[in-house]
Amino acid sequence: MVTKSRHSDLDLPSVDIFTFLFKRTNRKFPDSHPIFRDGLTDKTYTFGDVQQFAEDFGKGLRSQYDWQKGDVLAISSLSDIDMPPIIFGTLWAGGTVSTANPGYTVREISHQLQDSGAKCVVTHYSNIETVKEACGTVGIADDHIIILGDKKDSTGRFKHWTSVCDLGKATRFAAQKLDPKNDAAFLVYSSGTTGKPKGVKLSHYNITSNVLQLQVAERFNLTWDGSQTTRDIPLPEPRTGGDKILACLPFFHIYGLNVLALSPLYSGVTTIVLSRFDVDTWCQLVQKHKITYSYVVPPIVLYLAKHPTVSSYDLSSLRMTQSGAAPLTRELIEQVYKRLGIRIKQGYGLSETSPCLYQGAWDSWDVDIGTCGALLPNLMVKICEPFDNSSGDAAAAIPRELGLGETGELHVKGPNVFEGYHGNPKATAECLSSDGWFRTGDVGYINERGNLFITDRVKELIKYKGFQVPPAELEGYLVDFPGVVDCAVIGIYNKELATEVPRAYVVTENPLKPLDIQELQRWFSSRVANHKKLRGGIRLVEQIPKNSSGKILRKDLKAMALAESEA
Ligand code: 4UU
Repeated sequence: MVTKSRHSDLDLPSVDIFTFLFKRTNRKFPDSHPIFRDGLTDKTYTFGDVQQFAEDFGKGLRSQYDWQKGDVLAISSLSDIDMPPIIFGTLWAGGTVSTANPGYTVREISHQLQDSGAKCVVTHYSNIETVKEACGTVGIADDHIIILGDKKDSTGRFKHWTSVCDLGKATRFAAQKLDPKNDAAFLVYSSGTTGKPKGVKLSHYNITSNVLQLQVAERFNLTWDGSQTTRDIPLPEPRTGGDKILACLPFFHIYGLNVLALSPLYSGVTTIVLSRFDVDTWCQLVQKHKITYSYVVPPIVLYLAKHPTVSSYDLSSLRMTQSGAAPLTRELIEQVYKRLGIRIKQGYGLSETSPCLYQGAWDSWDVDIGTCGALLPNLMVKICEPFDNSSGDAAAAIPRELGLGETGELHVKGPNVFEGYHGNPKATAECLSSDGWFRTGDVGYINERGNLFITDRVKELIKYKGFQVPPAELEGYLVDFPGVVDCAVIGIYNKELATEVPRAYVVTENPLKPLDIQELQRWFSSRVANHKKLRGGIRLVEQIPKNSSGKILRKDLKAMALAESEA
């Protein structure tokens, strides 16, 4: 059964992201309104600053690097208030932005630079050695690396970079003319339903649609100045300055990228940027700035529920908190509300959907606790019989639709659904049908109020604290270790950490010559980013369960893991 969003359809933007955010005629807040503030230094960029620096940066790209439409700029950095101007400047110059986790190893970042065809890279000085080495391996020259952050021996913040560009020459440039539906704004990396990370092509239209869909779903509860009557949960008095968002999620991941680096330019809500989450700084900033809203992930909710430090701060300014990127239990939401009076709703989505699909409602956050909320406007959903990944080609499978309340795989269709994987039509065809239906690989049900509950996944993906861990990638590394002949990686839910952790099952060449597991752990950890480490351990097995076509039966391994935990 196909269900349409309960929201009325929105008129969707037909312009590129830069025009949509910076040239709109119905903007209520002035150029001088602060949008991004560094949580540690208080350095602030107003809306006008972001626009100006973005245009400078875009002109710098065009004059310095002969930047052409479709060129790709990669950013490998923790969140930084200089990132939004760099992103918008690249889009202004007609480019595509590919964000990467700064924790990546040389091998991981090289893969993304190579696959995306990046022409230049922006990185924080603290990550320069890794990025330089990766650039060396893919042929990006040192003078195509732009450094963020303050350090004496660096080339300075990006403003310095634009000041060495020939801006005289640059002023001749105007914004590029873009085709919003076909030109890619972002190439973010996701493993999708199966395999290694792939470039998810998100068009300008995908992103502008999702920014608008999100505003409607928040029911305009987020206000830039506090003078508007807030609809559902009042702002704390005095309402000076309106809402304040605390941005503690990384801009390099699609969740933070959309809700924290892009959407504030539309809503005008001042966003305090914390580049790396730690519980004390988070609490201090909520208290100091009277933060009214924060986007979080389940392990942060765990801190709010359990960490002793939290109760020594005044967090009463928080009107709402939204968790997403991984499952969150009802139990934790209730514990936090009981302990601190902090409301938590959930959002759900994927890199492939720009990312937001479902959002919990402000006015009914305590109805159906644990729900991911309601479908955003302009979207359609159907719940289908889960497709068994191990049995063959998804493109050929016609999913059987299920009814309201039945549990199955979610398929969605709408303006924020991606264009396809970069250079990988086969992977695209496996999850995106010719008439626009996208299979999410997530399993759940929708109740009579239209609220979604995610209960499982049929795809391989593991999520560690909201970060993607692609089993196929980890398995690719493991078989390189001497003595390993076969392996499989699955996710195990760790309640104490409120996250899944990856566990490897390994078959050795000679069962009589056991592997040194600690050595394998050390060897493996040096090859992957921190979030991909095998925190769930390594188990030696005689064989990996597989079906007749050789696909790993991950369900069987999960059952083994469950039996082990219950033993
Ligand atoms: C159970 O993590 C993301 C997107 C996060 C997001 C999106 C919209 C958070 C809030 C929001 O409003 O993207 P990816 O591509 O890294 O991972 C996507 C996967 C999903 O397929 C699902 O398995 O992350 C999982 N996921 C969730 N699982 C995302 N949100 C949830 C959730 N509950 N609330």
